[in-house]
Amino acid sequence: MSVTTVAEPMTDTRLDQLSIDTIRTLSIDAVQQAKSGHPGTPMALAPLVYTIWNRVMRFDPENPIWPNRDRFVLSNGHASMLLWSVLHLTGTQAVNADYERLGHPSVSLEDIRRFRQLGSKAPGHPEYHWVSGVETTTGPLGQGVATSVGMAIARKWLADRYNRPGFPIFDYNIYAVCGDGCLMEGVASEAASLAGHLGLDNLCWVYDNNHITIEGQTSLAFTEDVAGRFLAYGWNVLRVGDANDLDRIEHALSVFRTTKGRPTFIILDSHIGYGSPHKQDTAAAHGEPLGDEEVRLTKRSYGWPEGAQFLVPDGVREHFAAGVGARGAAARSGWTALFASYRAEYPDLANEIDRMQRRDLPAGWDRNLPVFPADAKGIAGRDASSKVLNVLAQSIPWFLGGSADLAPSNKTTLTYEGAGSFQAGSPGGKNLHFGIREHSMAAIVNGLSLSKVRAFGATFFIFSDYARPAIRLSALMELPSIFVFTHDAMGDGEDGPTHQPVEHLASLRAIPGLVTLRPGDANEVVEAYRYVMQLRHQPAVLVLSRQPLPTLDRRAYAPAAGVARGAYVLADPPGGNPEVILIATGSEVSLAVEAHEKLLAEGIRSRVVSMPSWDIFDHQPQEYRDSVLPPTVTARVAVEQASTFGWERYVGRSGHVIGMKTFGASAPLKALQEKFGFEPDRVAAAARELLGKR
Ligand SMILES: Cc1ncc(C[n+]2csc(CCOP(=O)(O)OP(=O)(O)O)c2C)c(N)n1
Ligand SMILES: [Mg+2]
Repeated sequence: MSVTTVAEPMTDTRLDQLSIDTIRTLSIDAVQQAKSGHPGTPMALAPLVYTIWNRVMRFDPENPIWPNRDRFVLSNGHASMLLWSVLHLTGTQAVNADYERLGHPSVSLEDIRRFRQLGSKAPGHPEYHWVSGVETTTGPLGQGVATSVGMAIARKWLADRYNRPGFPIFDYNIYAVCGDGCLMEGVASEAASLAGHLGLDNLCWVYDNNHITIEGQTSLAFTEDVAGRFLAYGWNVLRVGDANDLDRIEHALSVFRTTKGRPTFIILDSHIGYGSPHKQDTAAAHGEPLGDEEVRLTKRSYGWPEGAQFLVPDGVREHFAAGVGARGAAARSGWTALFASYRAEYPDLANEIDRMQRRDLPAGWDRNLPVFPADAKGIAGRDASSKVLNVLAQSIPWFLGGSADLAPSNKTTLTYEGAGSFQAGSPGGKNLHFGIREHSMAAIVNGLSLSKVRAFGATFFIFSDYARPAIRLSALMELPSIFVFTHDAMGDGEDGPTHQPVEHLASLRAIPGLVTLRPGDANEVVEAYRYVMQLRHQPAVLVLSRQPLPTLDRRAYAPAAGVARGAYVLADPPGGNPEVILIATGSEVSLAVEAHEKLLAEGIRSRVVSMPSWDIFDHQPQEYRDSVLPPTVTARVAVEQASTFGWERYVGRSGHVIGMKTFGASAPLKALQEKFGFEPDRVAAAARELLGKR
């Protein structure tokens, strides 16, 4: 049978099947050509993805960033060929980082031919920011579904703030597809638990229940009652027993759309490698090409021309255009008209939406940021942060966030009148309560950021480890997520080494694109936030102290605005021209200043450099960097209550680093500072030694 020449008129049913088999065979051919990838799950889930996209989703391929589109998340990112096929067949258009349409398709057939090759818009896994139409980067299992919870929270919040009677500006749904792997991952369980608690009825997860993972049958390691688990979380649980039954899939999706007060979980029984005579239902279909002979046999079983490759039969693109294309275009143009009348009636709200979509900030957003007067006793980083957060959340309506059950310690609660708490019954609240779920918190913050609200998540710095995979993805996705981490070092002394970060700064500094800032006093905290809020395509981590830090007298020392350059000269000997440089971050800045004053009194020409962010500093012009750290001044001491790892790059071969080479200990802070050498005398002694002036 030939699928290209059609003897009889195509019925919709035949076009459905042709479209599904096109997704299947494109996936098979791309994996075969690349000699790598995952064919089996696209073969099984093509009918599901086809149904969601062509029968249900409100998505306009002409404008994949239309704000009220339904979101599709492929959490089992290894099945990326599903997404590349459907983005191609729908003719989804490309947009750039500034949200401009580029006038060419997001994924071309040539990209699919070059699946997994350098520069192809069909990479190994779905990558947000690389391919238009991808709503979030997936591949690390569990991340996609966890992120989808953030998208659902954002939609609830947006609807509460912006919808008005007769103006459902935000009423989209979020569809996420996941497999056994996603459901085994803890991050998905955390997120599902929170989604159930919040009753997110705009969220639908479809679980590919194929009983197969890489090592073989799920009976090896995954035998729980998944349906019972989701019922216990408070989800509505549905089951579709045949992944090839489009009508039942469509019906389940329509039950989702009418279910109120809880999220929906659809268990879809499928056969990995569907249609492959020798590989269906085996782990062999998961992660390797089928092989030439099996490809032919599989195509034969679909009634597909055995020799054809990358074939898109006549009528398939048109069928998508008549389905998702027409529905999406109508929905978007209806929405555009609605938004025009909304703008006439609610110009301020419409303006907010415009700005938010562009990741701009409201005029005067930083006008009320505090300035802290000099104060030897000072204020803790977390307390300064609290004041700043409360100002920002009032001046930026779409700025919100919360903590993983540590808000009273992180000081991240938004306390002003009307800030409110985000719950099922109060979706306009700006205080999010993530519960003790750091990993999903970070993924949810990413989901919020992807939805264009500005969001932060908070916990102790030590537990950033629990959130790290999602923080890494925020950097990979170039999202302006904000992570507020307090209790930055040994400040909570008595809690001991389980609570004292050591290697965390080094580890986060190693993530490309992530801005890590450890401000040294209250005014540096303000400037750190001022910098971070203006980021549009970079995530940031703020590392803040638990204990008070002296507020430096900025008339005597340089202005805190230097934070925006990553590092700056805070103090110099009279007339400049230093012979030794003390470099410090966070709580060690005031320590370095004390050491500096001692050295000056002895006639040693020392300079203090406050270096809240390596990353920002490293991006400054060479000239600036050399002005802060003159290459000729090789006597350099760095001091930081963290792993010494990496500081060699600033102190050089002849410099000295005072930092941590072991874990901390349980004791009052003072005792720890003494034990580990974080005292002005020790810093001054190191400087003297470098200068040979012992
Ligand atoms: C966090 C994480 N751990 C491990 C992997 C490697 N990995 C990719 S797919 C997969 C098996 C997934 O099984 P399942 O979700 O059932 O997918 P299926 O084979 O059924 O498509 C594994 C272990 C990963 N991508 N992410
Ligand atoms: Mg599986």
